[in-house]
Amino acid sequence: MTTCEAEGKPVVDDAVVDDARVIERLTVRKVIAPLPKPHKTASGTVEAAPLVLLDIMTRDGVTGSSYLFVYTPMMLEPVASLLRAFGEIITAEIAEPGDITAQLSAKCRLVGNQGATGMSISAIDMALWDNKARATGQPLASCLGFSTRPVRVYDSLGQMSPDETAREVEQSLEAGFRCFKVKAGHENLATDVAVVRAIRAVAGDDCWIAMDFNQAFTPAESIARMQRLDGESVAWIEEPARAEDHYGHADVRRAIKTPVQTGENWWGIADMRHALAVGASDHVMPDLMKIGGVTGWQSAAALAMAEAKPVSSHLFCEYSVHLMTATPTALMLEWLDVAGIVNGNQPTISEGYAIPAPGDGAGLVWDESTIARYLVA
Ligand code: SMN
Ligand code: MG
Repeated sequence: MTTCEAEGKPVVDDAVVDDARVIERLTVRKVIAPLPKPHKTASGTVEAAPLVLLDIMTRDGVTGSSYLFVYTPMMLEPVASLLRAFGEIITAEIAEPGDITAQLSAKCRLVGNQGATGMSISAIDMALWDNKARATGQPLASCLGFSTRPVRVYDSLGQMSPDETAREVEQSLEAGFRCFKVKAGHENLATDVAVVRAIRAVAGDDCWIAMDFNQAFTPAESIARMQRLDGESVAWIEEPARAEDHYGHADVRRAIKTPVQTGENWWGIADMRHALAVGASDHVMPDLMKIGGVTGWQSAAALAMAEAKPVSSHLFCEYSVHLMTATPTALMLEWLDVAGIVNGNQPTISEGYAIPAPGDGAGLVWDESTIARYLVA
């Protein structure tokens, strides 16, 4: 590759490089943001939201932002230090997300693009797409070639008793939600059934309800549970086996009536392809930070379309409300607002739909006073 000056701009292989679009600086911050309430699942409880916030500024002064939800505080520093290390590599590079993601993924080929490396590359990809959209004065969806629009949404509730769930659903209906997912897998199966019926008692017999076992059971245990739950007209049962057990998911799918949902723990498009190749699920729900950021999501959306699989999002509602409009088989956006407290410009909810926040890119506007309050040194 040859570079030389032309009219004061670097020329790379005869293409004049717009050096305003060169990466100037990455800013990495760690926060532990409180959740409205601990989020209980059959595989553990999330007490607060450990988030890594990333800002990427380019020489034209544009800043793109993203965040990662890293599940446990012990992942904050490993991910932050990786982002700082990647920042050394990409500073002074041209801020094209697809190029940078390919470059960093190639650098991590031997160590692997899963775990902290995969999440960190995704964060950079998301921030660069946000930067690109902001630099061209458009929402992220428009940068991907789609107009922004309201997206069907469900409120993602933790594992609670039937009465607590009913109370939560009443508040959620007030807030504009019409569809719900609950973390299932109660110790007593009858409670799973009672929770579904408690929701229907409040939100109506035809209410859209999904359930999530969060990998807590063996395929055989999930099949046994679903003999009771198949009659409850649940939209999907999520992760009825270990995330990486694609064959186990396929076994469950063959044995039950309720559609199987999975995907939040797929690492990249290859994992998704392997899962679909063995018939693991009826639906797919890629996770933005594990599937490979916005670049990875677009590949996942294309594969889902080719396989005629409905796509739902996982977390990252600020980005997902844009990406779902760029997803041909989009079904439902998950609302589990892990970063709302640090973003002053959240999407809004109305009549069962999520409406993108105003502004360019994904619309993130950091609430600096709240960040300062929950910042981790
Ligand atoms: C989930 C999300 C975030 C924390 C724990 C569990 C869950 C989901 O798997 O689908 O929302
Ligand atoms: Mg889940």
